[in-house]
Amino acid sequence: MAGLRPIRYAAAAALAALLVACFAAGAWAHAVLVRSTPAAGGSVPAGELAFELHYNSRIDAGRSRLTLTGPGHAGTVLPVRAGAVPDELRAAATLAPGAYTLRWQVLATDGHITRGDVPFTVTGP
Ligand SMILES: [Cu+2]
Repeated sequence: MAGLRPIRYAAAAALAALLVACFAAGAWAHAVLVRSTPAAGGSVPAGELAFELHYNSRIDAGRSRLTLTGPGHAGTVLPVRAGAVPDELRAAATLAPGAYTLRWQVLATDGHITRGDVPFTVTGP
């Protein structure tokens, strides 16, 4: 009878270790946009613009999509580049003045897709 107790403790410890490992890996996290360049509602000068999107978890850049909608309401799919770190996406475009929206759709490593918009303004010279 006394022999059962250590086994139960070992099972509980193993379960606890597994839970900690899952949470540490961020396996539960959908990707949420933490900050971006340009910032939502921000403005940037016309010309070449480097987009940077930072998320709260790792992103599969190859299965993520960035679409830029400009003043003419035409959407352009931007080539997505992986960032310097796994929770970042990058893209670049040359923009004329006007109101734009960057629509992002990303695949997080937990297999869930999230979407959002970053509206911003490009100002003239
Ligand atoms: Cu998720």
